[in-house]
Amino acid sequence: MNADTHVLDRPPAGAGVDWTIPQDWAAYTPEDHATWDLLFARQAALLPGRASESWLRGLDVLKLSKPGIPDFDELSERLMKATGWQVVAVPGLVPDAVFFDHLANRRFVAGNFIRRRDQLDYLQEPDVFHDVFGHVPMLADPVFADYLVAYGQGGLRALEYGSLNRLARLYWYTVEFGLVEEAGGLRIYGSGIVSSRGESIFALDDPSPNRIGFDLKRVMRTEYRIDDYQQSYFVIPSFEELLRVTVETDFAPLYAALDGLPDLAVDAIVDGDRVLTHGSQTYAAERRRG
Ligand code: HBI
Ligand code: FE
Repeated sequence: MNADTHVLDRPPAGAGVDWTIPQDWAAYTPEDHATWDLLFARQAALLPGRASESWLRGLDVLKLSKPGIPDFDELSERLMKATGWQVVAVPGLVPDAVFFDHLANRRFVAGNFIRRRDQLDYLQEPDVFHDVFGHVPMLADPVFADYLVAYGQGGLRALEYGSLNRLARLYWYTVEFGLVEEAGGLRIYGSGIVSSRGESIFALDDPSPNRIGFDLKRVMRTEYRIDDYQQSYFVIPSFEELLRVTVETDFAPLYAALDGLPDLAVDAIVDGDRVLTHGSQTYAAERRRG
């Protein structure tokens, strides 16, 4: 999430130097749990046949269908057995260096608060539904779990090179809004899509957005929007391939090469793209007209 205005410059009172806080599971109200159950029921009905096999398996392995907001300790115990990851609570967005350090050490930071009833379909800060329902199932996949570790390590290096915006785009177009080609067809693995009712349909079925084969350099040049559905989605062939390019690429020369190239607009199609859908961009055009 790139809502930089929400990032505080030091841990709030009660948080550790790593910005973690107790989840305080006992403090959730019956209404909080009911909000989770409502969001869960809506998405669980929609996602079979749409979400990646890996995400669906994660939901099952981690027993996320148990009613109510998950207890992070219980969840971490299951996740630890699967891939060595843990879920830790934070009050909201944390600084990039803190975020990357957690990922590099197999700790996924999750907001401990849940959205209000008037925010069911959109909120800016990552809450427990987005973070746990959206992200955590993928962490039960050993290959994806390793990818996120590699990403965290790459993030710490990108901060040194001053190339954070490039690497943030990689996160955005994979972890948050990625699609994958599976035997049955295109599937969703991005957390921003699986945690959104509207985008779970739009990303796969709508003729508006571009769907383009994933290419690391291409993605790192591409702008993104945080205020509405994406205008382009990038499609990976497999999680193995995503992990492989991330681990095998030497990022320093890549960043240097990118510095000489212009950024690409959210709806661009360029030479060399493997175009699965050349989007009509009708949705975005209609939203602009209001
Ligand atoms: N903090 N809690 C939280 N969640 C995020 O996804 C997050 C963050 N801080 C920084 C950050 N993401 C970015 O660095 C990534 O989007 C690249
Ligand atoms: Fe997220």
